[in-house]
Amino acid sequence: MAKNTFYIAIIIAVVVIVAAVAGFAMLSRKGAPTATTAPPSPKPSVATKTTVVATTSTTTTQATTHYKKEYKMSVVVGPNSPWGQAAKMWAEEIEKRTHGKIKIKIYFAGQLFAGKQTNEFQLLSQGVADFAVGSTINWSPVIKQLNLFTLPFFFPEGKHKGDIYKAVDAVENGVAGKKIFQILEKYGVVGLAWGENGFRQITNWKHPIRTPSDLSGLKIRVVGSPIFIDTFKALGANPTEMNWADALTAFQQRVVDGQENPINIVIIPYKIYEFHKYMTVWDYAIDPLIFAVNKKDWDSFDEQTKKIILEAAIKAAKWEKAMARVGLDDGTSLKILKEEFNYTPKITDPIKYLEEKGMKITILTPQERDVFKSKVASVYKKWVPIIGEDLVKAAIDDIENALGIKVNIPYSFSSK
Ligand code: X2X
Repeated sequence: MAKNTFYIAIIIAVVVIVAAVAGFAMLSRKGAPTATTAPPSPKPSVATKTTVVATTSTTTTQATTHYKKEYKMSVVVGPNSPWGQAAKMWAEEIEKRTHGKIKIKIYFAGQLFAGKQTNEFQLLSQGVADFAVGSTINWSPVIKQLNLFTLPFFFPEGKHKGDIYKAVDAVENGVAGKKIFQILEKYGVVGLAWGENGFRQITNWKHPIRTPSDLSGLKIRVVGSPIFIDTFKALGANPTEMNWADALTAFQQRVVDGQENPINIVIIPYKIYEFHKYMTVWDYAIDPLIFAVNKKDWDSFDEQTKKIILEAAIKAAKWEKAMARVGLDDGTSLKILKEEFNYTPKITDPIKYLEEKGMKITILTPQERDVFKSKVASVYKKWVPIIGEDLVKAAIDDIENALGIKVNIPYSFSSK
C-alpha cells in the first residue's frame, strides 16, 4: 500500500513537471519578440517571473535585460529646427528598428541641463544624457580641440560656390575628424555621425556690417565659449555671453544689438528677422553637430543594436546636413534631399526668403572677408596651441588634399 502511494506520488510529480515545462515553453514562445510584433509589456506576471528565473542562462533573456526602460537624448534647440527634427528622426528610427527595445525621450531646448548649454558634454559623458545631437561649440569649453571649427575665417571659400562646405566635409571625414572622434571617446562619448548647425552669419538691428569698423562697439550676444569673446574683441565689437534659452528675449528687448548664428538651422526657424534687419554673410565659423552616444551605453549594446544606431545616425545626419546647406551650397544638398530622401524643403532659397522678410543682406566679397581675417591673428596665436598644432595642421592637409587649394591662416607653426 505504502509502495503504491509512493508510485502514485511519483506519477503525479512527473505529470506536474511535464505540464509546467510545457506551459513555460508556450509562455516563452509567446513572449519572444519577432520581427513584426512589439516586445511584451515589461510588467511580468508571477508565471513569467518564475520562467525568468528558470531561463537566466538563455540568450533571449540576456538580450532584453540590459536595456534601460527609457534613454534620454539632449538637444539644445527646439523641435522646429531641422536640428531638432533630425534628433527626432534618429530616435524614432532606432525605436522602430529595435522593435521598441530602445525607447528614447528627447529633451529639447536644453531641458536636460537647465538651459546651460556648455554643460551638455559633461552630462553626456556622465550618462545623465544617453544620446545627444550636440553642437561642437557647446562642447568646446570641455573638448578644447573642437575650437578648431571656430577659428575665425579658417575654412576657405575656395574657387567655386559650395567649396567651403567641401572643406568642412574633408576635415570631418579626414584625419582631423577621426582624431576628434578618438578624443571624444577618451571622455566617454562615442561620436557616430557629423551633422551641421552651419556657417554662422552675423545679424543686428542697427546697420549693415561690411568692414570691421561697422562692428565697432556693437554689443553682440555670443555662446559661452571663450574663443567667441576673443574673436569679437579682436574685431572691435563688444561681445556678451548668453545662453540660447535667454537670447530671444534679449534680442526682443534689445539688450544686445546683434548675434551670430547659421541661416537655415537657427535664423530662419527662430525668425531672427523679426528682431534684426541686417545680416552679413561672412562664413566666419562653422558649427558642426555630432550625433553621439554615451560610451557605457554604447558598450552595453550588442552588435546588431550598434549597427542600427549607427546607420540611423548617419541617415538623420545626412538629411540634417543637407537641410543646413540647402540653397547655400552648389545645389548638392537640394539634390540629396530630393533624390535620397524624396523630400523638398519649403525654403530652397534662404537668402531670398530672408530678403522677402525685410532683411538687408550683405554678402562679403573674398577681399572684404580678408580684411576681417587680417584682424584675428591674436585669436590664432592664443588658440592654435590650445587646439593643438597637430590637429590644425591635419585639418589644413585634409582641406588641401580634397580641394587642391592652399589654406592660409594668420599663424606660423612652431615646428614643421
Ligand atoms: O546658442 C547658439 O547660438 C546655438 C543655438 O547656435 C548653439 O547651440 C551653438
